[in-house]
Amino acid sequence: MVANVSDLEFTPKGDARGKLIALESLTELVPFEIKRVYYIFDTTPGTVRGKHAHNVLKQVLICVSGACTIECEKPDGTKSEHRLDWPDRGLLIEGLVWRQMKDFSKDAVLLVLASEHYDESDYIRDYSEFKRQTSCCE
Ligand code: T46
Repeated sequence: MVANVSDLEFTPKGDARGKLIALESLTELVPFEIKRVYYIFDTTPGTVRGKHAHNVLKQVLICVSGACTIECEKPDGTKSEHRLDWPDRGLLIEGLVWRQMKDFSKDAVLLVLASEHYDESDYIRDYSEFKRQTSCCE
């Protein structure tokens, strides 16, 4: 699978009452069927989470409250940093991408839409194993 990291911008349905964002499976912004939703909150200050890659999983990450930073590394070694600090922004991660999440604000709630059910065997949690598997791509 091709590795991809894309910043997303959602268009809120705004009116005098406030804003609403609706996301659906198999659309330009969520190009997979959503099989699982989870969220990360009440993160201990200074914590760095993630530090893994997935073989198959595709995800859209949205910080629906507060802010956090997602660091990504693609198989060709390209690194990128994405600050998610507003609910109308998201990050699509597909394929073999090393990722870690850091700099969580106290009120951060990181919502993740995922293409697969939870499967520990899809994780690569060892960075040297990620580099070994992607050594052909650099
Ligand atoms: C990812 C980043 C963005 C479950 O039982 N079910 C689940 O759906 C998930 C996601 C986790 N877990 C269990 C497994 C661990 O015992 O919850 C515990 C914490 O999971 P983990 O250490 O993998 O959490 P993060 O924040 O490092 O990573 C998570 C996702 O696992 C991962 O897919 O890309 O968020």
